[in-house]
Amino acid sequence: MLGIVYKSTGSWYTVKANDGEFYECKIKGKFRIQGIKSTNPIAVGDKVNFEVEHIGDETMGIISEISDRKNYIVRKSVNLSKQTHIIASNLDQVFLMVTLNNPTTSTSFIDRFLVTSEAYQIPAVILFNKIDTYAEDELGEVKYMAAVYREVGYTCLGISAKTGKNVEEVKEMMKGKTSMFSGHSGVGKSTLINAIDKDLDLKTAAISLQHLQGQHTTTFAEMFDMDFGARIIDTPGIKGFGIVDMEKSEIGNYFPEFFKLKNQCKFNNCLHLDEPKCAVKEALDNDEVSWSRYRSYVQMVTGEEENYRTDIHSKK
Ligand SMILES: Nc1nc2c(ncn2[C@@H]2O[C@H](COP(=O)(O)OP(=O)(O)OP(=O)(O)O)[C@@H](O)[C@H]2O)c(=O)[nH]1
Ligand SMILES: [Mg+2]
Ligand SMILES: [Zn+2]
Repeated sequence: MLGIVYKSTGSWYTVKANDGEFYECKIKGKFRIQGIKSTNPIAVGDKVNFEVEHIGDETMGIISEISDRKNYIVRKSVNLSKQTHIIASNLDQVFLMVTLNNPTTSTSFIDRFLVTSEAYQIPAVILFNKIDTYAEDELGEVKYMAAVYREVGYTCLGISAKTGKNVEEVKEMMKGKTSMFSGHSGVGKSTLINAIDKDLDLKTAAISLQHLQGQHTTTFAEMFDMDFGARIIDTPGIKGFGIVDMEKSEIGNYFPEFFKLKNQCKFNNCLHLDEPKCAVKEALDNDEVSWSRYRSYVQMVTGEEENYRTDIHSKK
């Protein structure tokens, strides 16, 4: 039978078959996908082939095959830095949820996320959540950030999963698509999904007041069908976002505003660092490119990978 993986706990996979039924499945033997060293061979969104087995009263599916992925979002595994973890696959778009200070989302985290989505050509939308909680100066900061990313070409929206502000607009963007929700723990991913679909009652939890960080309430990625013709994937909060398998020379291609300028640089292999007559640095001097974007870029190219987790919390 053919189906799509809706949930994966690492050892069990919930698969929705083409007949609409859900099956609990396991993987047949050792399963390796060519070319990807990942801790999870199968992820939410994967299209799989499976056989149904009956053992006593129990029905169980055995996954024997996985179709080629249209795309996927990976992050580096927290412990084994060489390995990657596939968060979800076959996506039409990703929503990155951002909060200013409850918890803090740094621009370098946002930029790493966007580079990954650009690399896999998955459109990204930035949702600035919890706008009901911000004071005037904080709202100003959110608007400034949104303006920076809009200028680059990303759709940005201020929302409140709590009051429902602009949630209809999010639904509108989701119609007919499979969307993944991502962001730090505690930014409100599950709360937003509950607001979008009143029948769902996903677990949510207040962020710790002491650390202003989420509690990692959602522990596995899971996909849900919406009655307005959309699929939504809730994911566990991610701390850092190590970029995977990228050449230095490639990273600039995933900053759309740098990529546009690239052929005006003197050297066609310009890394936009110390090279003379670099169009990106000229644009930076003229305030046509954002400093925070450029700083993130330099961090990625010079390989300040090890610090990407700590810098999230050192700001502010
Ligand atoms: N004031 C306010 N609080 C919100 C909003 N959205 C979410 N929250 C609160 O933020 C806390 C965290 O929300 P969750 O939905 O659990 O966050 P999450 O992103 O799913 O977190 P993880 O599952 O840990 O990754 C909860 O107490 C929510 O009630 C919002 O728009 N405004
Ligand atoms: Mg959650
Ligand atoms: Zn350059």
